Amino acid sequence: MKITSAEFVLGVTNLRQLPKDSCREVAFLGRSNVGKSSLINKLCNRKSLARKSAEPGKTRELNYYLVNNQYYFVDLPGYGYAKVPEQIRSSWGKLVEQYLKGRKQLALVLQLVDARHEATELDLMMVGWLEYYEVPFVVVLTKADKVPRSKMSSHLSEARAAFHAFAGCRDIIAFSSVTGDGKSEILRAMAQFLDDPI
Ligand SMILES: Nc1nc2c(ncn2[C@@H]2O[C@H](COP(=O)(O)OP(=O)(O)OP(=O)(O)O)[C@@H](O)[C@H]2O)c(=O)[nH]1
Ligand SMILES: [Mg+2]
Repeated sequence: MKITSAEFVLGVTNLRQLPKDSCREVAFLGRSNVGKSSLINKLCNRKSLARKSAEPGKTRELNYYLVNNQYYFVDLPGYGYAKVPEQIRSSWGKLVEQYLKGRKQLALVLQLVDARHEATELDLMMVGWLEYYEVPFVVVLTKADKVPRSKMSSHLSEARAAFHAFAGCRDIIAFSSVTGDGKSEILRAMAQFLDDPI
């Protein structure tokens, strides 16, 4: 899959605002600061397409990007930022869970986890939701440039051990938005799901 165009179309704060067309979508899920917006920008070859939130944890919207005039990339708000008040955290949870539960157009989730660290409890909770709602996902280990090459294979094995129990986990790919490593693998994995009929 080659991305030739990408544009921001909509920030959704309420599920009634979701696009009504039948374009398939890929959603990007992960803790705040893990690299969701950077991944979208790299996949689309754009420096600042995906908005970076001024303050981590402040973005409460599902940001929709139209790709190749055909698909949507959905940048989900990051979770796990400690300073976010409980009330906002629970409204975030409801919005994202309802989206994952009911969105027929959702073809695949990219679940981002920092390559330097083990998956957090919240990461595993998200993957639990994906499993429960039968949404297939690919785990992307982000910021791979920060892991010494000699350690990468053991980090990948740890991730495999953490995620292999989930039937919905289709692949685990190390990625760096600095070097572009992993980009073509991610695009290849996405293409398989985007071209399936709904
Ligand atoms: N070294 C390195 N830094 C990265 C990489 N990806 C993202 N970053 C940095 O990590 C920080 C957060 O990246 P974002 O892409 O804004 O993360 P996000 O997940 O969209 O964050 P929220 O929107 O707040 O949830 C930024 O300073 C990025 O430059 C990477 O692959 N390598
Ligand atoms: Mg972001």
